[in-house]
Amino acid sequence: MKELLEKIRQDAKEAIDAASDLEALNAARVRFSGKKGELTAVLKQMGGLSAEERPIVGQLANEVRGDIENRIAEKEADLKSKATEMKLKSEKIDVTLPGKKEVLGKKHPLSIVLDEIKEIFIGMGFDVVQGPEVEYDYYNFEALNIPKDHPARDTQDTFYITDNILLRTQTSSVQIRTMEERKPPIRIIAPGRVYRSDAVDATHSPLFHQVEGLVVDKGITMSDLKGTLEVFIKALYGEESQVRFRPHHFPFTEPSAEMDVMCFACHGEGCRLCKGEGWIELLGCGMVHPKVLENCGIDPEVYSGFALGLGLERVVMRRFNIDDMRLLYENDQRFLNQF
Ligand code: 2NL
Repeated sequence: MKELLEKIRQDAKEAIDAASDLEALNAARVRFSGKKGELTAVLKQMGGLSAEERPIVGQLANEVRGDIENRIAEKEADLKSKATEMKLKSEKIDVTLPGKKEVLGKKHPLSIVLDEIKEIFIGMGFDVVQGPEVEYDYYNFEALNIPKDHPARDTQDTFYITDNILLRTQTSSVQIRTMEERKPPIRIIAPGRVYRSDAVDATHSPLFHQVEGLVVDKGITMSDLKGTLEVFIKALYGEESQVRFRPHHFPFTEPSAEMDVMCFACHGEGCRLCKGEGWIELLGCGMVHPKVLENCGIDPEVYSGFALGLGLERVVMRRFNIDDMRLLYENDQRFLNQF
């Protein structure tokens, strides 16, 4: 039996030395020192030994078991540290590699110009207000003195959601809401998205942006309107810019006007940019209709006001010489990176 035990010791040593991973090592553990292993099988035969031999063989068997278990523990530690080493090697980071360049976004041309417009009006004491894009018929039309049969209400122009809910066609709705909520003096601009059921082409889009302005106080006159707009235009286009007002009609202002700015390209001579006019139409404006003030709970005998509305896209297209409105909505990097 002694030889048998020595053979197990030798076989185990070889198997443990040869184990190249934890799985192989575990197989060796099971084979030699496991409950059903070779060592246990030998011990079961100890009953056939004499009383003198038994303790000697027993001692040797314990020694062999201890030996095998020590070897396995040593090998296990060795395999584990090798695995860690391999892992560290394979996960090595080269801190000298060049980094990936962050691509920075840029301000959209619509935002560039809108931010300028906001700054100019904020500088004159205006608040910037916002409101819902899905609006009641009342705030978009009724309160603005746009009668039921007015062409602007035609379903061809307006996206209706229900009989009395629609996508706002102008940001005047925001100004009506503000007049209901605040007491004069009121000085606000209302920029935002507006919707019209237009077919898409180089100068039309069903979604575009408007900036409306409103001033209501005691003693506001047409000269306040003209002065404010002149300051606005000179801040936007330069001190040398000239403006003119032409009579017009809007249901929500009386009197109403359109304001032109002298063509920057030909200075009034007439050229391609202004289509020979010498002037370029920029915005609509007027004195707030007394009925509109009344609708908002403001006494037109005590207060008066002026309002204006401009299409942001047109201002942006002229500023940057953009000939197709669709470019403003496609978000093509090659276009956007030019600003
Ligand atoms: C245009 C120019 C305009 C207004 C908008 C307005 C708003 C209120 C009361 C009175 Cl709350 N008026 N806004 C005034 C004049 C012109 O827009 O070309 N619109 C189609």
